[in-house]
Formats: sequence, C-alpha cells, structure tokens
Amino acid sequence: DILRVAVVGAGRMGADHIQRIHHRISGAEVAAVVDIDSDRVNAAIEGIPGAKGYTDLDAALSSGEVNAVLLATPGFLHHDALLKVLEADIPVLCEKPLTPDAASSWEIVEAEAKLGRKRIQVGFMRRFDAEYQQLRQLIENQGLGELLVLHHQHRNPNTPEGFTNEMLINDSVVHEFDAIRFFTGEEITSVQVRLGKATRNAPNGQHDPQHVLLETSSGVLADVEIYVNAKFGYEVATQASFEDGIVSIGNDAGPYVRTAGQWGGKVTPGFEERFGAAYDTEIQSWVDAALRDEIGGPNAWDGYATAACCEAGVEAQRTGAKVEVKLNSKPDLYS
Ligand code: ISE
Repeated sequence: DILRVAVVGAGRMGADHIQRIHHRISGAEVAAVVDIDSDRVNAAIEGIPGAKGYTDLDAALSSGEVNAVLLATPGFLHHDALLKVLEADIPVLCEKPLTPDAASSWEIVEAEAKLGRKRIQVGFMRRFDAEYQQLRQLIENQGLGELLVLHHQHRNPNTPEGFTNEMLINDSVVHEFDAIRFFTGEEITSVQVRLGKATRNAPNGQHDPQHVLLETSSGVLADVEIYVNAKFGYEVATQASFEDGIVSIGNDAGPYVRTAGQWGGKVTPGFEERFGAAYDTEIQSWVDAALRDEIGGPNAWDGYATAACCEAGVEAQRTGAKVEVKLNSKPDLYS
C-alpha cells in the first residue's frame, strides 16, 4: 500500500514537504501538486516522476489518483479545503494553523465528529522534536517533581512581506500554545500580552517583541518572548522550572569551534533547519498512521483549542487585558 499524496500549496512549506516526501519518506509518493499559480506547480513537480499538476483542489480530488492530502496553503484557505477533504473521507496533514479563528476551527471539529473518525492531523511539528518529547516525558513521569513554570523564547531573523501584528500570535505564538498544551497535557485558561519597548527593525504596523503570559488549568505559568525581527538567526527554546530542577531545551548544539583566538558555532537560519528532523518524523508518522486509516499526531481538537488561544491572544494584544480562553465541550471522538 502506498499513500498517494496531493500537496496543496507549493510555497515555502509545501515545496519543502514535496522534497521530503520524494526523498526521505517511505510509504508515500507525491501524486499531485495543487497551487493557483501554475508556474509554481510546474516548478514543484519538476523532478518528481508521476506527479501531476493542478490549479484547483477539486480536480485533484476527482482525478482518482490521490488518496491523501497535505495542506500547506496559507491558513485562511484551510477551512474550505478541509471540508472538501472530509467529504472525500481521506487523511489530511494540515499545516498550522488549523484555521485562523476559533469559530471556523470549531466548524471543522464538528464536521469531523459527524464523519465519526479522525482524518485531520495538524502540523504542530515540534511535538516530534526529540528534546520536546524528552521534556514532555519528564513532566509526565514527575522525575523532577511537579512542573511549575515554563519560559519560552521564539525568535525569528525577520518576517516575510505582509506579516501583520496579529500574525505574531496566529502564526508564531500558535506553536507555543500547542507546545504548552503538549508539555502539560492541560488546556490554557488565559492569555495576556504586554507590549514594551519595540525594535526599530520591525516593519510598519508590527510591535516587536511582545511578551505573552499564560496559565494552564492546574496553574502552571508560562511566558513567551515572541521576537520576530531579531536579526541574528532563528531560535526556539524553552526553560522549565520544576520542584527539583531546571530543564532547558532548544539551545544551540555543536559543533563548538575554537579558532584564531575566537570561540563559537552556528545559529540555525530558519525553521526548516531547526525542525528538519522533526518534520521528517512528523510526516513519516502521518503516513504510517494514514495507511492504517488513523492519524499519527495532534488532531483537529488541538487545532481548535490553539485557535481559541490565538483569538484570546489577539484580543489581549489589542486591549491589554487578561483574556480568558473559552472552549466548547470536547466531542467524544477526541477524548
Ligand atoms: C512560521 O509560520 C512557522 O510556523 C515557524 O515555525 C515559526 O517559527 C514562525 O514564527 C512562523 O512565522
């Protein structure tokens, strides 16, 4: 059996996943590439034997040649595409965010619950990073006592054209929301955003950096420094304070070089490099599970819960208030 994947969206992430599936993933092939931009489609299928190009998802789905979808378009296009894929009743890996707001994410959760089986895996790849899994294990088995506080740093070198102030929350902090839910196994109950001194390097309209303060249902506190025009490189790290110890993950690893009277090493340039191994593991897990008609990672509920956090975060950004995160009750499918 083989998963014949339609990759929808041939931008930065879609193009990366096409290469990944073609070169490193077993049990799957890129059967189709869909993008409204036909030049981009042609560039993406070049060198991928058997892959067909489409400019519209319906045509790919009705071709009879695909049995899974990897959705890598911008988030605002996810809702309609997901409903089509659920109707076709085939597995989908949906890049984050599930959708950009809680109400439209809830519609997806309801549609999947009605279908009665989990078809959607959401692309929170950090859950597949080895150090993230080790920290999750430590929290779960209480090897260092109870987890008390999480400190997250999320720094990007710069932002692409059109990256709005809300996108600091919806596109970047969304990963921290999911990571905190993953680490603690709890829901986030409130979000606050503080805007302090800002860098001159941010484009117009963006206040950068921002300080996001959260709490979870048992009272674990978390803070996130989101700093997306930090220039020096890409960095995503967490420090966790436990009753009996402190754990740091995501700090630069080697090689550590001393030469010509200097010491140092390289900072990862972007998320493709920082999380390359995690993406590989994520996609392989999705493929293996999809071949058994299951999902192999975070589900639509996780997408919905983080969308609700983002919505609270954007309101907190605007008002300065501490905003409660309200969730609908979880359908049985996800419990
Ligand atoms: C981007 O969309 C990602 O998902 C990256 O993981 C994140 O670090 C970045 O801030 C986002 O813009």
